Amino acid sequence: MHHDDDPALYPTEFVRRYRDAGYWTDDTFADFLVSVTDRHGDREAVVCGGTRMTYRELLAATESTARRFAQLGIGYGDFVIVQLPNTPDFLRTVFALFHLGARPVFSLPAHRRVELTHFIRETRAVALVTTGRHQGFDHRQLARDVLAEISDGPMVIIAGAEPEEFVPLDAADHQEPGPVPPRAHPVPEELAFLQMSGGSTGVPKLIPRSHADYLYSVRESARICGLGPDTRMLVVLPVSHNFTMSSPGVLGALWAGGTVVLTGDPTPSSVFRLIDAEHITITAAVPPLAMTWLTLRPRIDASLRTLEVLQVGGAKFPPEAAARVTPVLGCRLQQVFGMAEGLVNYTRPEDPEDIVTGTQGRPISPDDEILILDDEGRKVPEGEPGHLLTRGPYTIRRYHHDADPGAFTDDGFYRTGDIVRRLPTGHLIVEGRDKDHINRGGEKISAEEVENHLIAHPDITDAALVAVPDEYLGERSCAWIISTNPPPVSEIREFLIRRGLAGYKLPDRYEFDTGFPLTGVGKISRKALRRRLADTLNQDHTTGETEP
Ligand code: OOB
Repeated sequence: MHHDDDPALYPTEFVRRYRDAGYWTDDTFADFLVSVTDRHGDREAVVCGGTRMTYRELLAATESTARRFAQLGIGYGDFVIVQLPNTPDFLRTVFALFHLGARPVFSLPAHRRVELTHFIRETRAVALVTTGRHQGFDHRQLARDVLAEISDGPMVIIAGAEPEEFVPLDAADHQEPGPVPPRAHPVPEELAFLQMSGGSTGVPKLIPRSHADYLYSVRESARICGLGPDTRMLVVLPVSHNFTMSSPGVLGALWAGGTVVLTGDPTPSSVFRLIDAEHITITAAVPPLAMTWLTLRPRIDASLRTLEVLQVGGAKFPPEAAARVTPVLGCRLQQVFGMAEGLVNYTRPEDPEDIVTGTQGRPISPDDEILILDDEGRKVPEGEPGHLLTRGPYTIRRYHHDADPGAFTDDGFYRTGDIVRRLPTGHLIVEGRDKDHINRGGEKISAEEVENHLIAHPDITDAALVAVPDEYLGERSCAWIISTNPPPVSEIREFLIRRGLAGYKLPDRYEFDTGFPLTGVGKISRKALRRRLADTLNQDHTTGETEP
């Protein structure tokens, strides 16, 4: 079935090319869990707290969840927003939606009103599957706030908590279970789900991924990372993020018949104890998390002897920290440079140490086309830094509803916004970003989005959000505020929270001024702003040293 808003995701000649090369197959996510259960049924699929499920049990839970969703009226082609923490509920929800041919729209637990209302409006989602209290925040209250803002909003389904006025994910016991609804047969090249972008302009953009393209990246990732039935993967990062889901992530581990151990607690003591108790072989972190683990390793009594690989990605991992992974944790490091839009690069197990610590890896596919261009769009000399553009068998050609068409060239290359250089071996080194975008330890913040919220405050004339270098997170955000009557910082924070801004997007620091440095044509000079900020920070530093 073709939906109005679901035109072909790739041009016909490329569909043929990727099929002929064997990258794209007839496999779909509707069959995924059935197919791995056929191969690995009695193996342990998922562990979370006291819960342990085999593939067969996960499949049974998925099928009853599919029946529940069908009874609630969810069907083929429907969009359903999934905002769940790292629990088996996430897996059975997503696989149940795939079973029905419905399309998950992935959201992070950190998303708030701004993101959720955007996702709902962009997809006309029929349902939002969320939870109760999680990390001190009540997602039911968030659902209420969202529904208050949207007329004819989605049905809200609550997993793992008291549903209050909403619909429980599990029907009450007394309800007679009917037959499992038939499994959908989607076309492999069609839309399977929407991922969210790391976000460089405004709220996260929605990324249409097909069964064929995503499964190719999952299978190849699992192969490159050497996953198999003995793999025991600890999932610490949010499960719905593209890294955690597919690089090789939860889907890669399940594809290989391994075991996925889910946790929502990234603290080193909890993580190290889980690695020890569950005989974890692989886990993944963003750089700030990996750095805490490195720092606190000596203080925690746990054996990490089963741990073979620590994957680090999402933001630049400084080479100095990268070099400490093997000595401190006793495992290999794998760097992962990826994006929800597609392209994923890995350092390989056979790569020499300087490549593993000093680069962000090379692409998955021989058909990942890489262009490194200067500001005028000419190829830079080999080894020089430039704008990374890419096209390939698992990189999108457009966003959902054609948002931001400028992010793609006429011949279908995606402009990543990253500045990279390439070694003769094909490995890429990420040098920075070309867009106004702050990478706060892997969480991407759009300067423009936060600025727009700040400017909405009646006492704020203008605002600019800039990155401040930070030892721990890589970057933190500083709001530079222009005002003749500056409101107190606490009031600005309250204002942003009331507007529904996610916590990680709240500025870490505020500076007040009466005017901006401008460029020649009168635009705010972010360069000059960063310089001013650096000066201010230096002064703070000096003050700190001279005053007792
Ligand atoms: C991953 O995906 P997104 O969509 O949240 O963010 C993508 C952006 C990249 O364009 C780049 O700016 C940055 O995140 N990034 C890195 C990096 N990995 C991602 N920058 C430097 N070094 C790295 N290793 O973040 C993502 C998706 C799949 C796998 C891994 C990460």
